[in-house]
Amino acid sequence: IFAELEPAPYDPIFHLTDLFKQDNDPRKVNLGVGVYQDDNGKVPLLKSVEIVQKQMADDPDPWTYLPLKGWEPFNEAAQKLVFGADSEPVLSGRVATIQSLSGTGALLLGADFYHHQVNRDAGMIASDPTWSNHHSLFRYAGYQTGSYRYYDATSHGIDVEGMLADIRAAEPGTVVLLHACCHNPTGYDLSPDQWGPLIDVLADRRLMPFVDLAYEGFSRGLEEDAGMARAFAEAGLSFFVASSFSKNMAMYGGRTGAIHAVCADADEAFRVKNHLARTVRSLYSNAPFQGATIAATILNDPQLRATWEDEVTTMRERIARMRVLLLRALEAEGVDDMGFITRQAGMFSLSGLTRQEMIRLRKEFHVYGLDSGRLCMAALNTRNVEYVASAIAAVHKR
Ligand code: PLP
Ligand code: TYF
Repeated sequence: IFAELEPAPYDPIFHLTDLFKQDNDPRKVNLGVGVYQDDNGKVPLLKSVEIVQKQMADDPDPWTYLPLKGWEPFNEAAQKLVFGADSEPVLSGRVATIQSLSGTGALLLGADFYHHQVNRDAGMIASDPTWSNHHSLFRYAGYQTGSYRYYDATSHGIDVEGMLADIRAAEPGTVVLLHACCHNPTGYDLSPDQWGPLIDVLADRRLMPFVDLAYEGFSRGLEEDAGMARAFAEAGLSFFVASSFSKNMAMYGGRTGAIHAVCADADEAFRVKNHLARTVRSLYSNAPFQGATIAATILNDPQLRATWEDEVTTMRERIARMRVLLLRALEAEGVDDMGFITRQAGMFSLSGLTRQEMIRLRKEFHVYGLDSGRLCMAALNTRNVEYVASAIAAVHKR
């Protein structure tokens, strides 16, 4: 039955991790996958998470099923985190929130629901470039996908004019995928004063914005990083948000997140929520409870929440410091064309290094980044940053 099956293509990010694991050189550094590591090169177990995990171990619950909509106290807490506890959309009940398998699962629920229940003909457009899974996931859900201009390699920034023109040219109903902050892979985000013109185009053209909020807290702060979603809600747009606790609670394997559909009113939200629950039923029946219990407990307990917010700040500030250290070390090595590193935000830097340079980094220096030139800043630490800088200088200096 499977005799004719072609081998599946490698996932470039996971494949790179496999290559890294096989490398025995003691100098090796993995700047491939987007996982935050502390200064010891370890994925942290956050104190706030550990406390709740211990409470759960001391007083374990039976492994019952969660409802199709997920755990309501979690849904409410996740919704308030994104939109603000006292915000109009939350208080008026016009946001439909359902627990998801992290950000990826949230994207899939939104994509599947919209395609099957709302608009079968709609395509999806995402920034050029974007997280590669955006295209695979939407294609899997039945969409044709395309791109809008975004990264401007010459100016090391965003081609905002091109972006708005391409979005304006999309058919009404098209899903417009937007990174809320910490754009993956470029590290360049729209500034708050650029949201207004974007909102005008989205509203004029009756498009379906989908805000991917995978890195809340990693750019400027938990509140600030939700700003795009809050501005869209305030402007009266209907849209989706995919939110995740993979990064900001360092619960990567916990698969904890939520899909939020911002609707015109509470009645619409009630119907959307029930459709989303039906989508869950058809795809995988129910979400896991551990991560949702941990996240909701942290968000609802003032002391745990304060601990967690400090931990998010620590992660954000450490990444920013690593950008500064990398830039200084590069300049000390004579590399003078990478000043943009400290103007980017979040886990990633699109370094501008060519595929050839990235391959040399990997082969000769055991420094692993994506062929596109994407480097994970959150995997730098005080012990590897100078080595990484010297390796970049060796392959890049002209
Ligand atoms: N969206 C973007 C832009 C990402 O970079 C990632 C993860 O790296 C995700 C979504 C999904 O991550 P998760 O499913 O763990 O929330
Ligand atoms: O590094 C990245 O861009 C991500 C990492 O379920 C990732 O692809 C890994 C696993 C996962 C989601 C994202």
